[in-house]
Amino acid sequence: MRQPIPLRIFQGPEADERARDTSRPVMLVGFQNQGNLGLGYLAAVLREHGYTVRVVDIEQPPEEILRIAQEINPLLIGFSLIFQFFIAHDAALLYVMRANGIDCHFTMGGHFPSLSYQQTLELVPELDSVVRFEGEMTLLELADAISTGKDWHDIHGMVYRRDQELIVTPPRALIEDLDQLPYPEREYQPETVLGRNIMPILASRGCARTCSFCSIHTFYRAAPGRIVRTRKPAEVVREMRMLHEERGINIFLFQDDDFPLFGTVWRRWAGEFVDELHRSRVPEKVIWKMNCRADAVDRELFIRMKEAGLYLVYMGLESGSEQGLETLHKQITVEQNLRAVKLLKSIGLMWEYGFMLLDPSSTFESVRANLSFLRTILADGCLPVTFCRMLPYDGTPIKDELVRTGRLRGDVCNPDYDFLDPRLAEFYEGITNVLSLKGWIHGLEAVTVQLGTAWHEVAVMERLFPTLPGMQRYKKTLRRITKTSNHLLLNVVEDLSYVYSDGRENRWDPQEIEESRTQGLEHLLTERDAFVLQHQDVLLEVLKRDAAPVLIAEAARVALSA
Ligand code: B12
Ligand code: SF4
Repeated sequence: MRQPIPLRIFQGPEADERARDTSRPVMLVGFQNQGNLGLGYLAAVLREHGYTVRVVDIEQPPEEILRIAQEINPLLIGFSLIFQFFIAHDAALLYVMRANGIDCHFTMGGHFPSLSYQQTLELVPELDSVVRFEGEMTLLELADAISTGKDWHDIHGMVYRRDQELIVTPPRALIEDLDQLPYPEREYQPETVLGRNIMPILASRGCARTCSFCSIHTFYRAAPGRIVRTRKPAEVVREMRMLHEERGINIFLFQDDDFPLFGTVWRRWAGEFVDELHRSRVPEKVIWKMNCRADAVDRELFIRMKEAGLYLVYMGLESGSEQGLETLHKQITVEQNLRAVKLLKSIGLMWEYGFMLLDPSSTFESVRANLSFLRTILADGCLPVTFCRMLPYDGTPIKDELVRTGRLRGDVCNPDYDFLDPRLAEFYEGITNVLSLKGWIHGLEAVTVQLGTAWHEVAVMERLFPTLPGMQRYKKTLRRITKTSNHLLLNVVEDLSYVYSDGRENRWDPQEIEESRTQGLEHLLTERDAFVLQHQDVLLEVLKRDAAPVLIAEAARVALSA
């Protein structure tokens, strides 16, 4: 592998002066469900420089994606790979496209292609190149070069094949000032909760922490430049306000890896953000969710943020055992996790959590510590049980460690590992067989997902609708259903842990569990539908009233463009 001599480093104004031919569109293909901000930013930068951009959802049938490419004859197609397990899907799609005569430049970006570019180019031979790290400036430069017939091979931030060699050009620095980027394109219908529109948004990029199972910090550290960059609070609020006024968005999901809260500088940032929200009067109309670590939860700040519209806090708690937290390099204690949950409950903020029942250091004792932790935090039935098993993604320190110790198994699409105690693999398979995890935890129809949705609706009703009579009773019922479901789920998993560790007899019949599951789900849906139906008129009336400014804005736009 050869590193070419570094050429010039991209500077903003150069992009404005560079020659380009924008007569052919650029096509971008990626996972669009819930809105893809990466593709949105890429499209916005290209459009700002005159290109027509067609963003296509990769979950559409391949023949439809092919049809679009044939119809628009793009200058280049950029594929976004945000989940590494999608690579086989991408490979098949690119094969079909090439086989059907699409001969423009194919490039790909995202975490996995950036960090595992060699594998990406091997697994997807139809690719002409990979764009590494933040792709806005590299993609623009690539489009400019291709459109004017210039050589693109010296563009920074790329990898490509030359004969049998891989050429890795010098990495492109991370974007220093995120506010210089245009707002991301969002040409899709927003998701909704009870008729309220939702949009993803970013206040920052990067993460300063170093959890061993996460590739985000590796991604941002491997590129030159400042790892964490925050936008100006006023700019973030301006974008929220614009989306509220023009698109009727009431719910914002901050997709920041770690929302800026921790330490003096970011705490100040969060304070300014709150002040800015109040100044703009946005909190009267919108609510927002963000992701943070448990050690960032602070009473005073979170109360202020709640008053400024914060309605949901997602925390990656990940483990309830000290050993698990250490293996995952969370740099946090079980006590801190518990404290954060307690604090959020006392403030009355809804929260969600990520949790890994199993990780490479797991023992039956740590599994039981995890179950006991879940019992503690969910004892009041405030939320359903959820958990997964840690997966060793590319670019993570834990994957490197598993390689080093010869325990890595599986492949790119299904990464896996050997437990230290092989009985744990049987245990996990046992849970899957007895419980049918798809019905309980994973997938849209799962109990946990349905319960989570019902609780989310409650949080939205409480914040974006007038007080509904009977809400306390409904919450009590939800809590009872959640408690029953959690109790069963945790008991089964705990009992099975003894079946596999101590050879105890299994007392659970999958059929009976399945019956309890469907009954619980039925009960939940009946209660939920009854409550929503009972208040339908009020909900609809409020939605109609709030939609008015948007309709007026739309009418004005139509009138102006006529
Ligand atoms: C939002 C989000 C989601 C949304 C996706 C919405 C969407 N359509 O994009 C939802 C909630 C659906 C989701 C689900 C999941 N997610 Co998720 N998600 C994220 C999150 C937090 C933010 C993504 C984002 O908006 N980033 C901001 C943009 C600006 O950055 P970006 O996407 O990296 O794009 C930039 C560059 O990568 C590059 N680039 C990207 N694409 C392209 C393409 C081209 C052509 C070019 C030139 C450049 C380029 O340029 C972009 C602009 O600078 C990321 C973490 C992260 N930081 O990326 C995890 C992340 C992508 N998710 C992850 C995972 C594991 C999941 C789940 C599997 C979780 C689960 N257990 O269920 C599911 C999978 C869903 C499924 N299909 O089954 C992992 C993926 C790990 C991996 N290596 O595969 C991540 C990285 C989180 C993590 N800590 O590890 N997720
Ligand atoms: S898991 Fe979250 S806090 Fe940890 S490194 Fe990844 S993004 Fe940062």
